[in-house]
Amino acid sequence: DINAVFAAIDIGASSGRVMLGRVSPSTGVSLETIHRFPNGVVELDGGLHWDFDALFAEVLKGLTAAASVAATNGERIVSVGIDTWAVDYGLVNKAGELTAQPYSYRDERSRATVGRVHAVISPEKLYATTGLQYLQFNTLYQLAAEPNLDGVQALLIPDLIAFLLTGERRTEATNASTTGLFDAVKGEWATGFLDALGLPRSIFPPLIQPGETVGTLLPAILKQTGLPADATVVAVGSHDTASAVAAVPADGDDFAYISSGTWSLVGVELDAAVLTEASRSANFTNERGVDGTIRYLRNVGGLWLLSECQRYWAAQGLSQSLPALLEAAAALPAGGPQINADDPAFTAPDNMPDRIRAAVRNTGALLPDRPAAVVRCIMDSLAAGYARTLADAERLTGRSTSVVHIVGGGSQNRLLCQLTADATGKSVIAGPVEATAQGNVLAQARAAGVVAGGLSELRALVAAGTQLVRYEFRDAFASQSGGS
Ligand code: ADP
Ligand code: LRH
Repeated sequence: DINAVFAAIDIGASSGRVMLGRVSPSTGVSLETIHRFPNGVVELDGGLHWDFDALFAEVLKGLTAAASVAATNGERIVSVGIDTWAVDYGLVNKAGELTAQPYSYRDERSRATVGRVHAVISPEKLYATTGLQYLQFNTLYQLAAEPNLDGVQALLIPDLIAFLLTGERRTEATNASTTGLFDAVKGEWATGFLDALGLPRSIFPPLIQPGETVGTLLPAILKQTGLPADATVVAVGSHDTASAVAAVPADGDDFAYISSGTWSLVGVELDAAVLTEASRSANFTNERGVDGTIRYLRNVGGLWLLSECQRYWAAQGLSQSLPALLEAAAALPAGGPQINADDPAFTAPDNMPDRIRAAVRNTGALLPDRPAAVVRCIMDSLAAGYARTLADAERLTGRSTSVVHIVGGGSQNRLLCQLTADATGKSVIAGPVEATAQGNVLAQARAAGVVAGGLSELRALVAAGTQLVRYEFRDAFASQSGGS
């Protein structure tokens, strides 16, 4: 069907977009951005939340615009796919109402409940079943902080959007794997853990796999958006990182990836989970990918460090464009001070440049006040973190990789890409920027029968439609500068 198009809703922690995706077996995927909107945590009643009502209004705006673009082109929107950041959820009551604006994973409330959960199930036992890296904000610790779960269900953010569009309650499996309550080997809920923690087995709706249909659109949604009555919501890798990894334009399987945005998700793709004690102590995760693959990775600090600095400098009247900041940082010499980008001290939104300077002071070094120096420190620290993590991934899986694919917004950061090649000693291939939306669209296109095959076929379609940029290892100290 030459006129078939797919709508992708992709919301990251820093921005969201609604896109139209066109897919053909010969030319690959092409995306048209229909609507973009900012996202970020908001302080509400003393806690950090997402303004979900505002996000959902933007989703409807985007879908309305998508319906009108498709109608003008004589195209047919076959389905809608949804992905967002992981872990967080909204509580929905029996009447189908959201009981409060969802908490953000950056809120501190789960800090107090980690110990309580571990007193019931040890970290070793949790890891042996879920294979999930320990992060203070994993869903199970957040649920343990809820004062009252009577009569409500937890809908992960993409599932919540799907519910509001269709009236159907499901939990998409790739995102379920980030809850800490999902069995990585069986691919089912870890009901024993739900029972042990006193959570009702019905706390999450039943699982659904990428490619399966969630449902058709509610009459009110059809009326408001003008979408066609036979359009469906199709489950995709609803964890944004799962959709991004599905769209890494790799050829073969000896590749590593970095999904680079607010976070850097650094790892490899496996057929089976690695649940060893060594893997647990290195805090690697076994999250579920599209087609039942394992995303074996670690959360490394990300461009949150940079965007928070930018936010702070802008408030001080020191606003500079991102390209100008990165260019100034690239002109500084290699070998400057580094921080541990994963330090939980950087999780909350606050004065980021000061926290970074304090972390450098703790290493016995000094970081000048200048934005360029701070940005260079972030980039050097991220690249070093990537290199350490990739070396760990190779050691823990016994697999070697020849190339590192960087996808997401950070793939446009030439300084970071070059420093990553320098720190890892590997070739870096950057792009696509919108890998997540591409993965979202491809899962839908395959479900509709427009394209066929496994992940390697889908990846070839991404490669066919993307201008990729290659970075090779340089001896940073010989050239004494960072950028290219
Ligand atoms: P998320 O999905 O977590 O919201 P994205 O994948 O959208 O994140 O990436 C956002 C990041 O991409 C920004 O924080 C910024 O650092 C980086 N970025 C965006 N545009 C550019 C650009 N033109 N050059 C370099 N980096 C960019
Ligand atoms: C990236 C991401 C990541 C999760 C974090 C909460 O957007 O989904 O994979 O760990 O957000």
